[in-house]
Amino acid sequence: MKLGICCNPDQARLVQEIGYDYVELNVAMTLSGDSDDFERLYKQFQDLEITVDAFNCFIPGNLKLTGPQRDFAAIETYINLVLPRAKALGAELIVFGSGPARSYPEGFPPDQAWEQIKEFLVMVARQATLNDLHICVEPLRRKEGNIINTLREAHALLKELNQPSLGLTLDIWHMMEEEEPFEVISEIGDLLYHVHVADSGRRYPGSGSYDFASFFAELKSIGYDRRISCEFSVTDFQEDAAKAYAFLKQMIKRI
Ligand code: LER
Ligand code: MN
Repeated sequence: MKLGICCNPDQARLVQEIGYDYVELNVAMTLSGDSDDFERLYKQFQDLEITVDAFNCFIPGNLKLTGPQRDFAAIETYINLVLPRAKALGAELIVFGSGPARSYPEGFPPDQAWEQIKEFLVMVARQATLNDLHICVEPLRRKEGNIINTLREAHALLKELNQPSLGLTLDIWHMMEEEEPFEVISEIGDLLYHVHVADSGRRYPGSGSYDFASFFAELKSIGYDRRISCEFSVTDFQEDAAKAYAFLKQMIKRI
């Protein structure tokens, strides 16, 4: 199992010193600029041992994936820019949460929004295969998006699309907010490619009341051994990241 944390590139050295295996960066913020920006980022990581295994925040909020404003050609242009860059940095997967981009406006037919999401995912799956990447669909709590809110529905969607480059991200925070029981993990385990963790209040793991013992027991039951990324609201990044690391290392020892 590899342990990582969602952060910005300037925090990567500190994350490396704490002991994490990898960082998870933000696509929209780090990969969508001009080629000089990307070159700088690339060089920054050449000087580090820590790797960039994963990305999140795939699609910026103003590039709508659903609704009447959706511009498929613009989406394809963006995908063709960021996927090769993610791969060049060494990434293996990109998390697809992107609540504002995938939410459809009030009054728009939900069925049409689902069709648009499917069309997007099939296109992205093809490009991900060409770039040897996985795209990991992340259910988000209803407060952050009105489409794909549970692991069960995301799993059913991926089964229907049947694209080998598509998998699931389980974010414990969204799971708890939507009151999905941990037992769901055994139902969706065949497509579970990535995990995000926080604790209650979305603070660092180990700081709150989530039942991590049961959570890790469920991960163990499906033989999950890929990656776990911390994604939480930061008070003091260095202190929180170090405490989360120590806590999760203990939890991982159990599985
Ligand atoms: C993204 O991974 C996510 O979980 C959202 O809640 C954005 O923070
Ligand atoms: Mn997440």
